Order: sequence, then C-alpha cells, then structure tokens
Amino acid sequence: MGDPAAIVLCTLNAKYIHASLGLRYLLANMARHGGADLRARTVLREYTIAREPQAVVDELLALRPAIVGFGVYIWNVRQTTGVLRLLKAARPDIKVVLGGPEVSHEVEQQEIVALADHVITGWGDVSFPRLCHALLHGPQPLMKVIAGEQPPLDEITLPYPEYSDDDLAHRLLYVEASRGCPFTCEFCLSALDKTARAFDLGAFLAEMDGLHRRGARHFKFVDRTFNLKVEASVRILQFFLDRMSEDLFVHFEVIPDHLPDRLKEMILRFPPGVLQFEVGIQSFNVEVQQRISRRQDNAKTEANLRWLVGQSPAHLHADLIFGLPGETLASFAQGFDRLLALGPHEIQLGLLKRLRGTPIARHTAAHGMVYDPAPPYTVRQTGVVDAATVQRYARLARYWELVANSGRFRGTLPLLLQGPSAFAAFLAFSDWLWSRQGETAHLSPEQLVDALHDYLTTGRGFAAERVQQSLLADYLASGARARPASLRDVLPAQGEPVPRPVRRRAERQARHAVG
Ligand code: B12
Ligand code: SF4
Repeated sequence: MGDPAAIVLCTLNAKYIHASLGLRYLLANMARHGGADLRARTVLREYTIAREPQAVVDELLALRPAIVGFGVYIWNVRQTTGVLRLLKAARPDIKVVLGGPEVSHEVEQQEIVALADHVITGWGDVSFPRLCHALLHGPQPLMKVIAGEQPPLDEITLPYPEYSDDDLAHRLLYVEASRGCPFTCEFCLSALDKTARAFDLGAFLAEMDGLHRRGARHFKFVDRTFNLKVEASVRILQFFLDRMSEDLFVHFEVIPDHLPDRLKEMILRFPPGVLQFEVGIQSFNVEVQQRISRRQDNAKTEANLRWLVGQSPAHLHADLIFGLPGETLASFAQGFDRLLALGPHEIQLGLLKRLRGTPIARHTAAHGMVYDPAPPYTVRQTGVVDAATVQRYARLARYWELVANSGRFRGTLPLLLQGPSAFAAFLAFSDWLWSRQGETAHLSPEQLVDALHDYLTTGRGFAAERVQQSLLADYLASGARARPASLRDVLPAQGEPVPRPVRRRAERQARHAVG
C-alpha cells in the first residue's frame, strides 16, 4: 500500500458527465492556502448519486484518509448523508468537513451536519485548506460551523489545470468568469449574493486557452448572468471566435432584458450551433415578479428573445417556473403562450423549490405555500394552486420534455398545440395521455407516436392521413428504427434505405436545469 492520502475531496455528482468545479477549486488552492505538503497528500474522488453508499465508503476507506471533505448539493444531500452515516460508523476518528450550497444555510436543522465534524458555509477555496492545515498541524479549530472566507478573487488559484484529459474527453467542463449575482430573485440562492465579482479576465482567458489547447471544445459557463458587463462578455465571445472550429460549443446563462448592440454584433458573427443561451424568464406575471423581487422588463425581454430566435445563430433555452406565490394556472398559461409565441428552441418547465436559505420562504404563510420537506423541496401546493393541479402540471412538464423538448416531433407539435391557447391544448393532451398510460416515465418513442396518432385523430379530429404523414416525417428524422403500429403501413419496408437524420450539435447538450 502507498502513502495514505491525508485529505480526500469527495462529491456525488448528478451524473458522470458533470464534473465538480467546486472541488477542483479546493484542490487547486490547497498549496497556496494550506501548504505544499497538503496539496501533495490531497486526492479528488467523484462518484455519482447512483453509486451504492457502501461502495463509496469502501473506496474512501481504502485511501486511509485523515480528513474527508464532501461537497453537498441539493441533488446529493440524501445520498451523501447515507455515505456519511456508514463512514462515521466504521471510522469515527476520520474528520469530516462539509461544504457546498446545501449546507451553507439552515445548518442547525440538518442530519448531515449533525454527523459531520465541521461545516464551511459559502466559499471553500481558502477556508478549506486552512481548516485542513489546522486539523493536521494545529491549533485545533474550536468552531464546528465556519463561515467561508471570500477573499479578493485574485487570491484564488484558478482550478482549470485540475480537469484531467479524461474529463476533457468525456465530461462537461464548467467554467466561471464571475461569481455571484446582483439581482434578488427570491427563489434563487444567488439572491443572497450582494454583487457579482469578476475574475481577472486576462488570467481567466489564459486558462481557457490552456483548456482549448489541451483539446477542450465544450465549455459551460456557470456565471449567473453572463451578459451583465458587456465589455467582458464581448471579450469572452471574441476569445471563442478566434478559436472557431466545427466542434466548438459554448453555453451561457443570460438575463433576457439586457442585450446591447455591441453584444448582438458579436453574437451575429458566430456560425449556427456554437452558442447556447439559457434564458430565465420564470414568469411574465408582473405582480408575481414584483412579489419575488425579480426585476425584469417584459417588453425588452420579448424584443430580445424575438431577435435571438429570429436573427441570431444561438440556440435558445428559456425557463419558466410554476408555483410561484400568487401565480395561478391561468396566469402561468398566459405566460407560457406568450413565451411559446417567441419561438425559443426549448422551453424548460420548472416547478418551484424552496431552496435552503432563499428569501422566498417569507411568503410561505401569506401565500399558503406548502413544500416537500425532503430535497429538492418542491412546492406541493400554494394558496391559488391545489395539490392536484401541481401534480397535473408536473405530468405536463414531463410530457413536454418527451414530446416538445426531445425534438422528436417538430412537425407534429404545431398540430398538437393548435387552438386559442397552446398551453391549454398541451394540458388537454397531457391529461389524456396520463389517463391512457398512467405513467410519465418509460414511454418509448414508438408508444408516443401511437399515442399522438390516436389523440390527434380521435381526440382532436385531424385527418388521419395528415397526422400519419406528419408523424412519419418526424419519426424518420428522429433516426428511430422500430415500427410503431400507427405507421406500419407507411414506413419503408425493413431493409429499404431510410433517410439519415440531421442533428444540430447544440441539441446534443444536456440542459442546465437551474431556477
Ligand atoms: C452545475 C450545476 C448543476 C448541475 C450538476 C452538477 C454536478 N456536479 O452534478 C445540474 C445541471 C445537474 C444541476 C441541476 C440542478 N441544480 Co444546479 N447548479 C449548477 C451550477 C450552475 C454550477 C455549480 C458550480 O460549479 N458552481 C461554481 C462553484 C465554484 O461553486 P460551488 O459549487 O458552490 O462551490 C463552492 C462552494 O459551494 C464550496 N464548496 C463546494 N464543495 C465543497 C466541499 C467542501 C468540503 C467545502 C468545505 C466547500 C465546498 O466551495 C466552492 C468554491 O468556493 C450552480 C449555480 C452556480 N453558479 O454555482 C447551480 C446550483 C448548484 N443548482 C441548484 C439547483 C437548485 C439545481 C436544481 C434543483 C434545479 C432544478 N431543476 O430545479 C437541479 C437539481 C438536479 C437534481 N438531480 O436534483 C442551486 C443549488 C441549491 C443547493 N442547495 O444545492 C444552485 C446554487 C443554483 C441556484 N439557483 O441557486 N445543477
Ligand atoms: S435567478 Fe438569475 S438573475 Fe435572479 S438572482 Fe438567480 S442568478 Fe440572479
């Protein structure tokens, strides 16, 4: 056996494709803020939430660590608690340090915190190395809960060399040009930030260049608002324009009502399929926006979305959240129809979550908000939306993923959404599909084709031939090769050549589902 690793940095990612940027920051700062000896004895271990807790513990114990630091997030808190329980039962002497957004607020109420030795709330870049130094070399820390220090950003070593070649080849590379957000949307954890702070852009771009030279072509910016400071946005876009290639793909989260001409000009210089923007709309309801302290100019938002969809080469994902205090099903439907009319490539239908620490909690009593007490703390009902309606919406959101966002039914979707309200039309289909299937998961593309055929012909009264032709074109374009019953007589016979589907590369990317 080799030397024991003094410190293990561990987290359970949502899926293998997500690499933890937070832990790489901690690793990158071990030498600068903890000492060269600490860096040499620190290792990173990432798992997914699907991994058996005992298997994770066995691997951690084999490393013989003195300290294990866990990155705790809403998607892994349940599983990490399980890991911690087993780890502490086997080796109570191992010091466990927690950090991450899920354990940065309401710490006193959490089982995982009770099981741990220390918690660092907020940023861990500097405080984690310092705490490890103290735990290993003294003086022993007195406090269990430590507020993470927020140093000037130039005192934080950038973590990008910590991405391995394997990460570059197989995983999403998260990168961060700025931290924090100046806005105050109450459902969002970033509402607690006082401001956004930018990393030195020259240094950041030099790191991006390093990643690019090593072969990285997919970059996901985690900046809360990429288009906050136009000067910086323009320089970042120019950086990628200078390195344009067939396989380049860059994802940004943007605010919808701020798109100055300089930024537009830059965007227009990109070929299609390279830029992906995620735009939080959340609600078009002015009263709701004000209630949750979300500043959004709806007219500018609409104009910008129209421009982005109609004239820019960017792929556009727009997010809505159902269940905000005071938002009814009818007002949400209006917002959905308004957004759909602008034509974003995808509409992501979210359901409100009461994230630990977020100010939205102040509306709980006055607006009859009831949330699931278990992560991800999803809203169950509100004063104006009963529990059955929330469930009905959740099913609709799931079916929307399968039918609309999957891109499998591009030709047929307009038929399905026909009518005075696209939302109402899709809700009626969703209710019908639920009554027929009784599930929202495990629906094969063929089952969906048959269901759509049935619904559109018998339920909506469209001509059978028109529906069949539309579904056939969609089915062939999707590249699926089975034989749904409703298309059997019009599909090319087995063995006959079938047209190859054309895929746009932006669509290959997983969406980042953040409120
Ligand atoms: C990437 C990401 C994801 C990825 C997951 C990545 C993964 N590793 O598996 C995906 C796309 C799957 C995702 C999904 C969701 N996400 Co998300 N996501 C992010 C995002 C954009 C980036 C995270 C990041 O890398 N940040 C940059 C690093 C530097 O910051 P950090 O991770 O916070 O790390 C710092 C500290 O937390 C701390 N720290 C971290 N680990 C450790 C460990 C130790 C030991 C210590 C001491 C300190 C420490 O130090 C780090 C450096 O300072 C953040 C927003 C953001 N910009 O942070 C949201 C965010 C983390 N997500 C959030 C939410 C709400 C969600 C969803 C619930 C959204 C939804 N659908 O409604 C889902 C959940 C999915 C599920 N399965 O349940 C919330 C977090 C809430 C929480 N309590 O965890 C955030 C903060 C966004 C927000 N709106 O407020 N997300
Ligand atoms: S939703 Fe977006 S704009 Fe609003 S506080 Fe969160 S990150 Fe900032």
